[in-house]
Amino acid sequence: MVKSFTKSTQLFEKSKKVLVGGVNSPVRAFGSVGGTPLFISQAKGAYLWDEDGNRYLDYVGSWGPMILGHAYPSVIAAVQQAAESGTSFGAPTAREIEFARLIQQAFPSMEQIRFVNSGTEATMSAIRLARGFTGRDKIIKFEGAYHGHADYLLVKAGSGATTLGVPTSKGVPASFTEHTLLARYNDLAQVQQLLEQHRGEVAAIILEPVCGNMGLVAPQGPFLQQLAELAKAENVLLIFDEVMTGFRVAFGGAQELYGIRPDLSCLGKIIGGGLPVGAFGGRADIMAHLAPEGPVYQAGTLSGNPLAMAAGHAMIQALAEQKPYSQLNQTAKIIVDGIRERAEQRHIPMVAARLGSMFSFFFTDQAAVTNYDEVQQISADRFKVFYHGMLEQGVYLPPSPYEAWFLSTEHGEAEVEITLSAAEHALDLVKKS
Ligand code: HOZ
Repeated sequence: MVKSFTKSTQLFEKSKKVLVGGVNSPVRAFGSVGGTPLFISQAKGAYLWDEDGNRYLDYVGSWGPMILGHAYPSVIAAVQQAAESGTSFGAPTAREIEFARLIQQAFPSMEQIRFVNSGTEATMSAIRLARGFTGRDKIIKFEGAYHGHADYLLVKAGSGATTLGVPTSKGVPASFTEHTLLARYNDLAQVQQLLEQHRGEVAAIILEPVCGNMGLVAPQGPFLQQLAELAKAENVLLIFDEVMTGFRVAFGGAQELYGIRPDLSCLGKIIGGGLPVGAFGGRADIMAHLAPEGPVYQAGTLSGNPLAMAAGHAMIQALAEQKPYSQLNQTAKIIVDGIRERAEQRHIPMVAARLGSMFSFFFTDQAAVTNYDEVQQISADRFKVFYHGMLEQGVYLPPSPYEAWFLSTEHGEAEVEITLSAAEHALDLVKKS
């Protein structure tokens, strides 16, 4: 059945008159895939409904947090209950302590924690803290990594920035990025070289241990372990940005999976169960430099907000009880292998990348995609055709070739079937294009 997008189209036009580009976050505008962004009216489990009443199987999952699917009952109940008691106090609450302790069970490296309101806030605060603690200014980040939209991090940034073709944003004075050093992901020698060139000047290395913001790009071999050893040997702090991987690739995130204890970790939307939240934390001696204990300032009225704490606590508690990771990984494997096989049958060159329940498909004839240079060689045109083929079949994907797909526990056998049959249709279209 041909879908009607009449209401979404009307809403997009209306929206553009009042919201910049008709959206509040750029990738949502469908700029890189073309067409009209869907205006969503509701979601439940693995599905979304748009304003035209079309139903979609969702692989965006609010960009990661919906591990248990949309509108998870205990999360909704916790938010409702918390709201009855007041939505914000700007004062400490018992909930924050309970939630921080729950997070610590998964992330023992976070000896002390500070809640904030987004992943962007978490990474910029962690970097400020690293600079304050070490007394050094420079940081190393990886090309194609996205750590939120702080000025000095918008250099060769992935995600929306790459999608829009502005990985290095206008409006950022050159002097603001002079302390940002760039390395190629999965290239230890380059990091080593930067550390030698700038010995005694680098405060921290920040990375997505598993990149999810240039599509899914996993660490190769012992890259992460060697990077951690190098950081330690060079006395440079290691910051894991686990905004996407935390509670996703394992309960304890990538640090549990790879057995690494970073000095600082950043968490984001995933710990809000769908509400706006973030957190950073790490070694107690470093965290002690943060206000009010130390001289590194950071603050926020809505930090530790009762609704976000309640939602996050309910979701992480459910994850702790259910431990859905092997089920998620198994389902993800079936989907990724299934789509890869279908592309092979059609002789469509594609790299299917997966780690746990995060995955991406790169239309490319390269044998593998391991860094940003390789990501930039993929065919965005083929993705576009694939994207709309999937959408026609009722499967909603991240509207960019540079984002990861996220699975939920609500994606069962029926959803795998829907996905693979939609992929057959979409790949046929790619073949013809
Ligand atoms: N590029 C963002 C995720 N990596 C998109 C966020 C959004 O539009 O909500």
